[in-house]
This record gives sequence, C-alpha cells and structure tokens, in this order.
Amino acid sequence: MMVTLTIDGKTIQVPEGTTVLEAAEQLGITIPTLCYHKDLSPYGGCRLCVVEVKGARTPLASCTLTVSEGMEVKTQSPGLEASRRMVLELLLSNYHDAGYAANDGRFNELEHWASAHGLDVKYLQAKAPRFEINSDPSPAIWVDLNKCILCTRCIRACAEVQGRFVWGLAERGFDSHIVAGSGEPLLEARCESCGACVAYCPTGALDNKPSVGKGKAEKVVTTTCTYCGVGCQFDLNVKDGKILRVTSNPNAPVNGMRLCVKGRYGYQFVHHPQRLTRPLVRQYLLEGKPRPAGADRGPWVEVDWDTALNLTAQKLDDARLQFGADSVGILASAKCTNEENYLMNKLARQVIGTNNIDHCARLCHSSTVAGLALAYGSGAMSNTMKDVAEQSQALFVIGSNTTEQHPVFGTMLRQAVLRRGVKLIVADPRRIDLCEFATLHLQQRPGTDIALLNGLMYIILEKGWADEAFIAERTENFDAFRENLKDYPPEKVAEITGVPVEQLYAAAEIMGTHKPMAVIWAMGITQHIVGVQNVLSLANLQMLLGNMGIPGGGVNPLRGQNNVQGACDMGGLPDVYPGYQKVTLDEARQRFEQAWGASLSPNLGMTVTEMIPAACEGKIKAMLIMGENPVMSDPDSNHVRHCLERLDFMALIEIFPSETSVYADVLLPAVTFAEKDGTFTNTERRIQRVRQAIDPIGEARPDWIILSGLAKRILQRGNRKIDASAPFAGWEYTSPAQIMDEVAAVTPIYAGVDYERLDRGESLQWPVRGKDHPGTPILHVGQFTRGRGKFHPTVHVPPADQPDGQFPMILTTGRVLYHWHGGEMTRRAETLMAIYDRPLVEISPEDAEALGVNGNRRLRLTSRRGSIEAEAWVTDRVPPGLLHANFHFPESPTNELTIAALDPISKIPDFKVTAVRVELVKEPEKV
Ligand SMILES: Nc1nc2c(c(=O)[nH]1)N[C@H]1C(S)=C(S)[C@@H](COP(=O)(O)OP(=O)(O)OC[C@H]3O[C@@H](n4cnc5c(=O)[nH]c(N)nc54)[C@H](O)[C@@H]3O)O[C@H]1N2
Ligand SMILES: Nc1nc2c(c(=O)[nH]1)N[C@H]1C(S)=C(S)[C@@H](COP(=O)(O)OP(=O)(O)OC[C@H]3O[C@@H](n4cnc5c(=O)[nH]c(N)nc54)[C@H](O)[C@@H]3O)O[C@H]1N2
Ligand SMILES: [Mo]
Repeated sequence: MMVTLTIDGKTIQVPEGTTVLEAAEQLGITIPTLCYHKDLSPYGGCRLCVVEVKGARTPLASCTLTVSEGMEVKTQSPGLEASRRMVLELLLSNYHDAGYAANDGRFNELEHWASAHGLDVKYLQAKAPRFEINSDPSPAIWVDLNKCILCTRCIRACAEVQGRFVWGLAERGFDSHIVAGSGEPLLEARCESCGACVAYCPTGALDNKPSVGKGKAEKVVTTTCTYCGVGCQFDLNVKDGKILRVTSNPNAPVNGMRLCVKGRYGYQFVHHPQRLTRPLVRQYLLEGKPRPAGADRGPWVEVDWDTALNLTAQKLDDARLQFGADSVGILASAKCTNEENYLMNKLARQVIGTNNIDHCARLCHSSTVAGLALAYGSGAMSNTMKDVAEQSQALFVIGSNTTEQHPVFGTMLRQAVLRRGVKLIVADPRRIDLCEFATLHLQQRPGTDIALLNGLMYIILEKGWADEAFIAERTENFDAFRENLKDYPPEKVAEITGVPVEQLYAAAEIMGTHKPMAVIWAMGITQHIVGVQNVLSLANLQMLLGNMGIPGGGVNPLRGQNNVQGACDMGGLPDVYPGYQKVTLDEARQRFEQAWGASLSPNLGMTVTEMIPAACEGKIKAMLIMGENPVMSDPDSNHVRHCLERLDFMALIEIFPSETSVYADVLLPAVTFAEKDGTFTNTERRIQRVRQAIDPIGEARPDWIILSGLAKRILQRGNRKIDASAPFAGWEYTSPAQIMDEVAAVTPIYAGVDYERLDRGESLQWPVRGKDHPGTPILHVGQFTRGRGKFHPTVHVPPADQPDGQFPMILTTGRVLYHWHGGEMTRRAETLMAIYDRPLVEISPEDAEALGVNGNRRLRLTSRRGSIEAEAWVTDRVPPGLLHANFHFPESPTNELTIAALDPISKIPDFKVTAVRVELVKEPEKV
C-alpha cells in the first residue's frame, strides 16, 4: 500500500511503514539527526529530528514516526529551530572535547549540527571532563565518555551488526553512561574488537585507538581487504605515504559498514620496519661459488634489481636446460592479485614449459574443487553470502568456524538467527562461538563426517523428506547412492560419530522441513584423507533436499585467502589453465599455445604436496615461490625443511623475511595490497578492485612487475622458442588493467571483466560471459554445470593418524580470529598482538585436571613426527580427548606435529586429525 503525504509543501508517495525521515530523505530534504542511522533500528532518543505535523500538538521525532495518508509535515520553522537548539545546547552542556583528537579526521556529527544551528561548541561545551579520557584498556577501541551523547548507536551496532551485545547503558539521569558488559574492560566483556561501535559513533566518543591523534587524512582510497575470502571493502585513510586508519565504506558490496578486527586494525604490518625493501642474494651466488652444504646458505647481500633478476633468470633457466622443465616447481599466491597469478601461470607454462604450479588452495579447498567438479561440474561456491544470510530457512554449518575465520559473514549468520529466526545447525567437534546461536550442535568425533552425513540422509529418506521431483529431474546415480546409505542406520552412526541418535533425528527433521537450507563448510570438511568424499557427501545432501540452484540454498564452501578463488581461476593449479581449461585436453592446450606462441607441456604438473617430497628425491631442483610460507603451513615441517634444504636453488618473492626465506637463495621484495593495483576474487566469485593507496616501501615492487621482469630475462636468454607474433607472446605490461584484458581474452568465465566496468561500480560474479553479460550470482540454476548432478556413494574411512597407547589424544589444528596462518602479517600488527600475543592450546577441563594443570600451564605436545610447546587454554570448547592448536607462531610450530597423509584425489593433507601425547612442562620458560 502506498501512502501520500506532503513535506514542506512537496507531495510524495511512499510505501506504508516508511518513516517521515526516510520520506523526507527521498525528497532531498535533510532533517538533522544524531541517534538515527539508516542501518540501525530507530531509537527516537535525541529528539533532534523533530518535525511539525499538522494536527499534532507537539513536535514529533521523524525517525520513529511512520507516514500516514494525507499527513502534512513541516521540517523547518522557528519553533523547530528553537527546539533543536535546545537539544543541542543540552547535549553540549554534558559534552567535553579535550582536544586530543580534534584533528583526527573524523566527521563529528554533534559539532556539525551545533555549528549549523549557530552554536559555539568551544564556548558551550562542559568546562571539565567528568570521566577519565581513554578509560578502557582495549588496544583497539578508544573510549572517552566525555564525548558521549547517549545516542546508543554503539549499543545498537554491537547488537544489530556484530551480534555481540557488549555495550549497554548504566545508571540513570545525569549519571547515565554507556558501559561494556557489567562495567568491565571491553575485552573482558567479550568484545571482538570489530570496531563497529566506532564506525557508528557520531562524536568520536569511541574511536580507533591506534589512530587517535594521528591527524587528518590527505586522501582516502577504497580497496579490498587482504585477509580472508569474504572480500570486504574499506577505505584506507592515508597521509604522508602512511596508512592512518581504516574506515568503513557504506557502499562496500559485501560488507557495507561491517569489518572484523583484522580488516579494521590489521593493516599495521604494511609499515613494519622488517618489510623487505631491497633485493637480497646469497653471497656465494654473487661470488659464483657453489652453494655451501647444509641448511645455512650463507650471508645475504643487498643488490640492485637487475642483479637479482638476472641471477634468478639464469638459475631457473639453467635448471630447465640441465634437468628439464619439470625440474622446476612454482608456487603462485592466494595473497596476490588475479593479474599476478595469471602472470605466474603464464611464466610456468609459457616461459619455463612446466605445469608444476600450485599454491595454498591445495592445502585448503582442493577437496571442494575436486568433489564439486565430480558432482556438479563446477567447484565453486554456488550462492552469494547475502542470499544465504537473507533467504535461507535453515543453515547447516559443518567444519567452518565462521565467526572467527570469515568473521563478517559470521555476523551475517548471527543476524539471520537473531532477526529471522533461521534454524542453525552447527556440526563441529569443538563448541565454537557460533554454537551459542545454534538450534542444535552436533559434536561429532573428528574425521567422522561421512558417517554423520550418511546417517542424516538415511533418516531424511526414511521419513520421506527427500525432494523426489528434484532427484528425478536433475540428478543421476540415485539408486547406487540409496543402496549405499543402507550401511548407515542411526545407531551405527551414533557409535562412529559420538552424536546421539535423538540429535541425528532432530537435525534431519530441521533439514527435511526447512527449505531452502544452505550448507556452509570449510577446513573441517576438506582437510582429511577423505576430503573429497566429505564434499561429495555434502553435494549428495543438497541434491537429496533439492536445495540447489535457488537463493538461500546451495553449496557454500568458504574460500580462505583473500584471493584463493582468483589464484585458482587464473590457472595457479597443476591441471588447468585459466578458467579451469584442462592442460590434458588437446583443444585447450592448442588454444593457449596459439595465444602465448609456445609449445606447452601436455603432462599434469605436481601439486605442492608432491613438489616438496620431490625436492627430497632430487626431482625438483629449483623453485620459484611467490607469497607462500610452506615451512609454517605445510604438514610435517621437519620433513619440509629437510626437502627445501636439498633444492639447488630457490627464489622467494615476499614482503617479509619469513620462516621459508631461510631456505631461499634470492629474496625479492614485493609490495603489500596497499601499494598496488589489481583485483581479488572473493569466495562468492565476485571480482573486486584492489587500489594503490601508498607508494611502494623502499625499492619493493608489485609482484606483477617482478614477474614480468623475470619472464623477459628468461626469454631473452633465447633457450625457449617463442613465436613473437602470437597475440599474447610478450611480457610488456604497463598496468594490471592491461593484464586483465589478456585474462579476459583467454578465460571464458572472465570474458566480460574489465577495469572500466569494475571502476564504474559494477559488481561482477563469474561467469561473466561478455561485456554486456551481468555476471552470475547463483550457479546451477535450472541445470548443473555438468548437466545432471551426480550422486556418489561415500564410505566412512577412519583418519590416517590413529591414537594408540603412546599417542592417546587427538589434536585438531586451525586458526584464531586475531591471526593469519604463519603470522608473518598479523604478528607484525601491534594491535592484534596486543590482543593475542602467544599461541594457546585448547584443552578440556577434564584433561587439564588429569594432567594437573594448575598455575603451571605450559604443555608439551608430541606426535609421531615432532614435538612443540605452548601454553594451555583450559576451556570446554573442546571435549575430553581433543586438543586444538593454531599454527600462527613459529615458537610453537604446530606443523611439526601434523601428518603428510594425503587425500588420493585432491592431495590435501590431513591437518585435522593428529594423534598426540600431552605432558606438562615442569619449568615454564622465563621470559
Ligand atoms: N583469523 C583468520 N581467519 C582466516 C584464516 C586465518 O588464518 N586466520 N585463514 C583463512 C583460510 S586460508 C581458510 S582456509 C579459512 C579456514 O576457515 P575454517 O575452516 O573455518 O577454520 P579452521 O580453524 O581451519 O577449522 C574449521 C573448523 O573445523 C573444525 N573441525 C576439526 N575437525 C573436524 C572434523 O573432522 N569435522 C568437522 N566437520 N569439523 C572439524 C574445527 O573445530 C574448526 O572449528 O579461514 C580463513 N580465515
Ligand atoms: N596445521 C595446519 N596447517 C595448515 C592449515 C591448517 O588448518 N592447519 N591450513 C592450510 C591452509 S587452508 C592454507 S590456505 C595454508 C596457508 O599457507 P600460506 O599461503 O603459506 O600462508 P600465509 O601465511 O598466508 O602465507 C602468505 C605469505 O605471503 C606473504 N604476502 C602477503 N602479501 C603478499 C604480496 O602481496 N606479495 C607477496 N609476494 N607476498 C605476500 C606473507 O608475508 C606470507 O608470508 O596453510 C595451510 N596449513
Ligand atoms: Mo586456506
């Protein structure tokens, strides 16, 4: 129903339920506001937005007043002016700005409206502070209650955006103030330091602590976050070549105003003094001597770019000539842009002539890519985060610690439960934070997901909840699948998984009676020797329930790194060219041979988990690694180190001297995301711009410039035949935009992507088939990429590393909110370190007591491969018998413990189940 009203004499029609404030906004009439924010529920507290309504005796707050037919509204009058001034004067009389942040670049809404009403803030404000300035010890959030006007936007933002409920109001009247928890420091009140309260605060009472007093930005550059695959955009505020602060950009397509702690406060690594600023080469290389034997490759010498690139080109070309192109191994990078990964793929295939290219996707979602390709024909997330959060009736989160690892999407899931009452089922061996919001938590034993999923599908079939029409019309191989399920009756499944039969029935009922249901997963599913079978089981589930090809449903593997989707799309994999065109398919190979003017290898390349052992066996002689840290991230790091040590040559392109650079012979300084242009592709296949905000630090260069310099030098040596007349034979790149044009020309799913469209604000999700194709938010609509979806019978197989008398406990490994993988970046961000400064191992209260953990909390964990020490965190997040460790700190290198047992199809290692023994370290290390 539409309602007609007039505001300041102008007539407008708006839908019923619209507020007067919103209607005025549509007319271009600005009403002053303070407590109002369009993202938050209306509060009607500050009374600055009052208007006169014909027939009403007193002015009314327009932010809470809904329109009615024939309403006549005035937003300006001498009476309203006076009333607004009174409100502002009253607020100012309790407001004290000590001036420390007067130049902090924030837009202070109170001061703005006060001056707009002719009020002198300096004169009218309180003469002295009533509260301590900077009253909270949080390293992220600055609290100055003297500037608080009790608008409660922070309280609403924390609840309605972040879903955390940290802020509240305490006391009444004059003494009233905002308070964290029941009056504790923010971090103790369960603050996640996302800074949403800061982003919504109108006065700077809450501010970004690391930025207070740093002054006003000279420019603001919108770019995409460098951490996870959610793909948040934000504004880098820059002055004198330095990032001053990160602020929310309300137009960010994925996240709007939302950010997580790493997005908002994790940028400090960019300016860390340990950044690599000059190319480094080992002395022996410069002297033309043989490499010293053993692990120590001798001293580094700073050299100019020419020297470093010439040496690298020579060593890689020599290895190729002497031992064949397949003796060279190449790692692309999910931290780098699409353009850079495209060039790395071209360098491997066109310049070196090998398909030995891979990257961390192998350790991550390779099971997903392989499994979904088998079942559906395309390995990517099928839906968008928005439709999952806004249109699902049920959510099944299995093996994803979403609120810590994809935090902004995690907040969307929390809101789906809070606002829409969506049924959330979490299946995770640990009681992760999301369990607080769950209807049901299935706490299976690690490595038993196939049994669990088959058991649930057994019940769904038994109860007649399967979508028979969908199965008949869109799928194949159902009978074999159904036959296999007979082996998974609930009682047997309960025994394997440890999940009680009643819970299995309860979960199956939610799944069977709430449509659409979205399945969300990550490493808890993929990082197993049965990773592909796990994924196939989930693909089966979504076909059984008919949840594919519809909004609010789908298969939603959350890709990990900022650009792991893009690094895969760009051919950073041993079996495919850009756009998943198979290297073993003659037709695809010929296409790229013609494009690049070189004969290409028809052989499948090695995965990273194969290259490392091949280095030990002497099959891989030289490596070129860009933005990866295998010593910290690959399984069984003792073995990894031993293998890297054996390489004849390794060149590493990095922003920091990492744990892996110890094994490098050349170390080339790259720039961070803030210093370069390009694109990242997020988990939902959305291609987004990365924009240069500051000049490169020192002599560091963007990876795309480094790679093109290197490729040119190798080709100049003349040992590789290139047909220079081929359309994309050359390496004369002047901008990432130009590289993207080449990508579009050879990659059908990116065919319509160009910088002009992206910079115009178009939000493109691949496949983008042409310049006028709008992109594809949801995959598998109407039919699967492969035609019919295929059911695959799956069989429970126990994990490779079984506990026994000597190693009786199970260790599962993963991440925490505040840190990133090997920690090269987050350990160099002081705000993050101030919140989480050392590795903690989760241990159950029962196991802790059995060990006698009291006061002395340092543990030693030993597996069949190695041993580490770390501090205990006694918590019921883990059940007895299970431990959890992160791999963020080199002083507790968790991957010394893990096993390099691989899934036979995807070659992913089992990071999630390691048999260990745990002991108390008697003498804690004195620091
Ligand atoms: N803060 C932060 N965020 C990150 C990253 C980071 O390093 N730090 N890394 C990014 C990357 S690359 C990735 S891939 C993602 C990873 O994101 P996630 O996969 O969410 O993170 P993980 O901690 O690896 O593990 C996920 C969950 O799997 C559970 N799990 C363990 N064993 C099993 C099992 O057998 N079955 C099931 N169903 N679950 C199990 C664990 O208890 C854990 O809660 O995070 C991305 N985001
Ligand atoms: N035990 C255990 N191990 C795991 C996992 C687990 O769950 N448990 N998870 C696995 C998973 S899912 C993943 S994705 C891998 C991650 O493994 P990696 O990709 O090796 O981990 P990162 O630490 O993210 O490494 C990225 C490196 O790139 C550098 N860098 C950042 N930006 C740039 C840039 O623009 N250019 C260049 N050249 N370098 C840059 C950083 O300094 C960093 O050292 O770890 C895996 N390892
Ligand atoms: Mo990952």
